[in-house]
Amino acid sequence: SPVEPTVSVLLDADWASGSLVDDVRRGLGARPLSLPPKWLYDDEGSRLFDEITRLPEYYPTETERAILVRHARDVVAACDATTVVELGSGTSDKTRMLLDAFASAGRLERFVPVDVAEQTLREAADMLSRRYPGLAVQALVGDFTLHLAHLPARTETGSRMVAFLGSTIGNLYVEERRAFLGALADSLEPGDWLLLGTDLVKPVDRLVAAYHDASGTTEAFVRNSLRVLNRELGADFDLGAFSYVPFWDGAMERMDLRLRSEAPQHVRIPGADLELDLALGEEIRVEISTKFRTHLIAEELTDAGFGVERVWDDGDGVPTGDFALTLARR
Ligand code: AVJ
Repeated sequence: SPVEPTVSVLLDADWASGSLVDDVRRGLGARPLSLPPKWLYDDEGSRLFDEITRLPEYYPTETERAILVRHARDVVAACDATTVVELGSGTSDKTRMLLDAFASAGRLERFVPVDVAEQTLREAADMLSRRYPGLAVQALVGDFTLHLAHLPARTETGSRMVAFLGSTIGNLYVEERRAFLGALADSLEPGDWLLLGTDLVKPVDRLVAAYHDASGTTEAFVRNSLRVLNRELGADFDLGAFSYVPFWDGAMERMDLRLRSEAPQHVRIPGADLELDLALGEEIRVEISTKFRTHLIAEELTDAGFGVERVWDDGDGVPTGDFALTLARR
């Protein structure tokens, strides 16, 4: 019979009383203006992101899924984990490939999905408990850059594998990424594992198309960040006064997703005790999405205290795939 999932809430359910305020003060209180991407994932944002993953232009999700379909058994064979932790788990849709492979090997004891989107997480936890009877699902509503100390300890029966899929690591800035990987290594014990999904550098036209899709779904997703501030902090952003500006930053090898003010405007954000004067043409960066090169991933993981064990990609031996999955050992 299914074991009931547990859900621990580490993040204030009332965003306006929690770290959203600090983040908005930091990001919109100084130039250049920016917003941290985690606040994109309210219910509407989570729904829009789910829609993005099914767009014809947005190749990362299906590419990573194909790598998992092909290599989930190899991942399981290459490690000795019995606990799977998933950071930024969302719907945990692709993760089922991995969980299926662990279950077939008789090594699936505990699954710990971690996400800021509480409702999405609760639904995923229920779905997974029903799908894998006997699996202990221990969900954490939290921010993976803040709450790593809350991951459950390893058990006597096996190590932990942290799955960080979807190239979510690409949404962190270089310094944040270094700090995150270091903190993750510190929170794990020698013999624990990291399975990291990373989108790879590729021709610019495909990258731009993936973030500037014909249906406008990505634009709606990015714009929703301002709607979150209007609702949660009583801000008065005029969504119609912004245009969507996604571009490839070749020097940093990342997509840079911005909203540009098409008029001078004065914005009040009472919940953050902030007033903002936007000049004509001034931009707010809402998200970056860094693209990687496999040798640099290995370097960063090594610097953080991981040892790379295996790399799988969709390039079939040709080192020019679209997406890579790296298994590293702490
Ligand atoms: C959260 C990393 C999966 O950066 O590609 C998709 C978020 N933003 N389209 C990405 C996103 C706009 C996405 N990930």
